[in-house]
Amino acid sequence: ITDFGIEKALKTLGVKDINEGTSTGLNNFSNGEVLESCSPVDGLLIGRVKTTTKKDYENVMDAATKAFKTWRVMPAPQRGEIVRQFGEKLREKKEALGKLVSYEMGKSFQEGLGEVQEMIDICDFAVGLSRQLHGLTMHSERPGHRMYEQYHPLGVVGIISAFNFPVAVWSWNTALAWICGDVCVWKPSEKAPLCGIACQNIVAEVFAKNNLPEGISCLINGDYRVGEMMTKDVRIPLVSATGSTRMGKIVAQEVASRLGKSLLELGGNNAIIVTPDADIKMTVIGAVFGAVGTAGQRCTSTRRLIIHESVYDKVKNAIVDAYKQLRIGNPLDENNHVGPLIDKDAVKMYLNALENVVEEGGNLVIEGGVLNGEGYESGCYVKPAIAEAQPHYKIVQHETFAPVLYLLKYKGGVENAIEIQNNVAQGLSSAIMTNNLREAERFLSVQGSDCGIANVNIGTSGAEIGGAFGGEKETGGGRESGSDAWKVYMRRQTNTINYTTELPLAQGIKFDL
Ligand code: UN1
Repeated sequence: ITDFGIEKALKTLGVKDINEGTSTGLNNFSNGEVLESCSPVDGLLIGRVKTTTKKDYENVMDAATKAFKTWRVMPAPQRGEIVRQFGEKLREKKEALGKLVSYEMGKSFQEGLGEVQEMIDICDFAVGLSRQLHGLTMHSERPGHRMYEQYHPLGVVGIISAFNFPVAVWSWNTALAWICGDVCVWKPSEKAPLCGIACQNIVAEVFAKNNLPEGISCLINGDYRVGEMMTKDVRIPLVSATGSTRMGKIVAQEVASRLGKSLLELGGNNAIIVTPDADIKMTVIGAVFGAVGTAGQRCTSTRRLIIHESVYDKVKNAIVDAYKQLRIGNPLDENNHVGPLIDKDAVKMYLNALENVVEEGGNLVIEGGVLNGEGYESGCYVKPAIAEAQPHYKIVQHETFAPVLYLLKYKGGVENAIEIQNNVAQGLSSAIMTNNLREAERFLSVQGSDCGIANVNIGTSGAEIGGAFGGEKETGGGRESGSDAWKVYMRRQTNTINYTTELPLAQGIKFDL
C-alpha cells in the first residue's frame, strides 16, 4: 500500500497509536474500552481511541461547566477572535486533516479538503457573526419604558456527529456555539474517532495559547451509550445530533422528556427533477456527483432522478455513459472518483438495496457489485449502481447510504414531478433542472418542494455554509450553519425597563393601593 503521506499527516495532527479520547488532553484521560479505527481504504488499523466511561464523562462535564463560567463573560467579539485563530490553524493543517478524513472515512482527498474548507468558512462566518448577535428593540405601550430583547448563551451544548462528515458537522455547530458563549461536548462517530482526536488537538493548541480552559471544547468517545449520557443530562440544554432518522427519534424523545432542546439533522431522500427544458450536460454533472460523491454517503446525496418521459431515454443514456467513466479505488489517489463505503455493514445494506429494488420490479441499468482483488482488500469498495424504479417502491422510499440511484419517470406538468418528489418521509434537499422560469418558480413556490433545501440548476449536495442547513419531516427540522441558525444556540430574553417614578401596569390595568 502506498502511503500517500498518511504517516506524516497523522504526525502533524498528533494522532497516536493509542489516543486518550476525552476532553482536556491535560488531566482528563479516558479509561473505557479501546475503540479501533480501521481504514475502509485499505482495511488497516490506523489508531486506537479510549472510550469515555461514566466517571470520565463526569470529569468532562466538570471541565465544561467550569469553562462556561469563564467563556460566557468574555465579550462575543473576543470569542470571535479565538474562533479566528482556530480557522487559521485549520488553514495550516488543511492538507493533513483532509487526508485523515479521506483515509479514515473513505471520501476522496478532494472532498476531504472540501470538508476542511467548510470548517474554515464557518469559522470566518462565525467571526463576523460575533459582532452581530442582534436582538430587536420594540416600543413599549407604557410611557417612560423601554423594551428590547437580547440573546444569552445556553451553557453546555452536546454535539453528536456522523461518520460521513467527521469534522465539518462538528465545526458548524461548535464555531457558532462558541461565539454565542456556549461550551461544547462532542461525541464524534465511533466510525471516525481519530478525526475527533485531530480536531481536539488543533483546538486545544488555540485555547492553551490564549490561556483559556480546554473545557470550552470537550471530546467524548464511544457508541450510543456515550451519546445517551448527554441526551439524559439536564446540564445539557441543547443536543445537536446528525445521523439516521432512527437515531434522531431516540435522541429527540430522550431530550424532550427532560424538556431540553434538540437540533436534528437526519436522513434525506433527495431528488433532482429533470424537465423537458433541462440542460442535459448540467444535469449529468449534478446528478452523477450527487449520487456517487462521498460514495453516496452524504445526507444530501442524490437518490432519485425524476425525469420527464420526453427526455427520459436521453438523460438515462447520458448518465449511464458517465457512470462507465467512473474510476473506483483508493480515494487518496486523485485519479479516482469514488472511494469505499465506510465498512462492511454498509456494503451489506448496499447489496440489500440492489436485491430489494429488483424484487420489487426494478430494472438495474448499471448493475453494481462489490469489488475484489488488488487495491480492494478492505472489502468496502462497491460499484455505483443505477436502477429504473417506481416512486412507491419501499426501497425507493428508504434512504440507503450508498451509491444507488433510482430513475423515476413522470408524465405531464412539473406539478406531477413535484408530487413524486415530496411523496417521501424525508425532506432535506431537492433540485430541479430546467431553463423554464414557470417550472422553476413553481418548484420554489408554496406548491413546490417541501424540503429544507431547494435548488435550481444545481444538484442536491454541496450546500454552502452561508445558508441555514437542514430539512423538514423525518429529516428532523433543525437548521445549522449560516443565516440565523445561531439563534438555536442562545436563549432569548425580553427586557422591559421603566425609567419613570410611576409604575403603570400594562393592558391599562388600574391597581391603586
Ligand atoms: C451531511 O451529509 O451530513 O451539502 C452534510 C452538502 C455538504 C454537507 C452534507 N455541505 O453536501
